[in-house]
Amino acid sequence: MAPQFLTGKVCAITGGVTGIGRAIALAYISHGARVAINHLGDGSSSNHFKSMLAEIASSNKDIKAEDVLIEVPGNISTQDVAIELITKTVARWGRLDVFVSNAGICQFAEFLDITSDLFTSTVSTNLTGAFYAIQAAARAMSTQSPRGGSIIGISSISALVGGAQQGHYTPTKAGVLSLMQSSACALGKYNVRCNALLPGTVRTQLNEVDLADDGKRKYMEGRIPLGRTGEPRDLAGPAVFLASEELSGYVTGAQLLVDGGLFVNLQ
Ligand code: RM4
Repeated sequence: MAPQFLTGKVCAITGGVTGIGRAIALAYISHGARVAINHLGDGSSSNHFKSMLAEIASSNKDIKAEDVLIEVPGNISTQDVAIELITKTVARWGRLDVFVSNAGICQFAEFLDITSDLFTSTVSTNLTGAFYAIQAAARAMSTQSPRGGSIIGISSISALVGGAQQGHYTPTKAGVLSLMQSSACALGKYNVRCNALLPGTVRTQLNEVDLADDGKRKYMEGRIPLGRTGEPRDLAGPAVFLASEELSGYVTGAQLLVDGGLFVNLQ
């Protein structure tokens, strides 16, 4: 049987029905955790949630999917939804051990064409929502017994480098990285660890259109030492590592690039 590093742990993930959030949620469950996922609550997201239940049921005959995965729909950019996600998670399973702030949007746009609506919606989801959710998670972790937990912010390689069509997006990812650093400083006294994962070019809904362009995709693949763009499942292992007290109990305030070597390769 594969090792389980999250047996009995309770986790919550925002934006958890597609892409990186989905991959992390399923990995956490395969490592013995129970997971509450937030999603937008629209029809598509609800269908994605149902497909996750089916995937769990088909790959784990000895567990009931509904016992290990619950949904808390809502727009995470509002503080009420952030608080509801954590409140419902603790009400269902009694505590919160791991929180992953993953929800994010990135609509590529020419800098001069970025509208106020696009800028504010990107900041609201990617940074404001992250703050509300991380604060709500920290409030739960700092008052529970035993107190403590692991908070993971999904930042990005875009926290470290610019993007010509991401002038509204890259500042939010730099903000998430900085938020995890300050959270690590503030929450260590509660035994809450806070770390950032920095995905490189990982194929998700965010870049489906951008990478549909053969030229762009081949250019990115050529810049990546491992020779391929990432897949959401490439983030699962690093997310398990940062979630697990056994594996990363002395790691906080850290940033972990998961980018196939893209950042260090300026060729
Ligand atoms: C990442 C990075 C990738 C892009 C995604 C949407 O931060 O910029 O290249 O595909 O965002």
